[in-house]
Amino acid sequence: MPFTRRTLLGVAVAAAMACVAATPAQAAKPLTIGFSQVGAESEWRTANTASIKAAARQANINLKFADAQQQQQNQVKAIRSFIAQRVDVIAFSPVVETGWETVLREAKNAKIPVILTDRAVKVSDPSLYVSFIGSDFVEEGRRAGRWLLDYAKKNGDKPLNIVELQGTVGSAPATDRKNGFAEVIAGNPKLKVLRSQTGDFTRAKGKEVMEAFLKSEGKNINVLYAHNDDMAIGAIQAIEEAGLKPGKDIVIVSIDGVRGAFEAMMKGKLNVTIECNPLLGPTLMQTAQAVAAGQPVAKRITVQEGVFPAEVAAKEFPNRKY
Ligand code: GZL
Repeated sequence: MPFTRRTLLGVAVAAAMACVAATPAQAAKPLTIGFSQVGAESEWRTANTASIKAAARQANINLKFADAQQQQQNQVKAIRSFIAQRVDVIAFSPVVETGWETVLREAKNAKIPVILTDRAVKVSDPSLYVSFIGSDFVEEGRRAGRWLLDYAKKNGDKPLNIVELQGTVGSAPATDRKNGFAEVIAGNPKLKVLRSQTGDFTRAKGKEVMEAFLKSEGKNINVLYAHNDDMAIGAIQAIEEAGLKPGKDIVIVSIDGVRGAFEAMMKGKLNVTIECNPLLGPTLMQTAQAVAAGQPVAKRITVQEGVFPAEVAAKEFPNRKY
């Protein structure tokens, strides 16, 4: 889907213009944003929530925050409640990509603008939301694949059997990270995905599914690709309990770049984490202010992210902000 991408700088300029354009009445009355969060399933989500709450306080924005405990019906309920409360802007991180047309049309009919953060939705009418602020998950999957291609080359290009812990079924990050990774590793026929199953982005489920992988595939597993660090950390426990060395007997490629991943890399138990930036709060608030002031905003706002292999973990760790 063609988006007009704009860096965070563009948003800052729009927000600055917004401040200038706001009428005295608007400037006096604090903005009210209704935010529906996926849940509290991972370290990444905790950091994302903290960023959003801190940025609302910083911007003197009245934030109505609802935790959906990873249930779509709870998000739909929260959005309906925000509409009934006549908030100025609705923002949310959609737990899955589909099933949003009806409630987003209700928001549009109520003339309340909607901003997506973190995850995207699949809707027939893109005017149902004004902007999507978040990472490119396909590219994150590709980066994981490229690291593994490079690892394979450096290790005699022997066959590598992979197991994959997918994120929440139907979520944009799970679908896109799977596709991006598969697209890149298709370039090396010696890389084979033996098993792929959801761990729902949580440590507990990641451990449980990795135990099942180990039971069925055992020492046949050379690589774990986890769609987030929490599932990788859960899997590390399962690998150790099976008497194997994570990061050595089983190479682990993960995504998010949370503190737990850096700690695991410094212990030699994780090989690389692909950064997925959760600190979307300031950009969300700037965008909401611009939207409320009637300023144009970019339809798609991406974030800058890096790749952190274990070799750089100790040096980078003190710089981490989440
Ligand atoms: C990605 C985000 C994902 C993280 C997980 O932007 O939606 O959800 O990768 C989190 O850690 O649970």
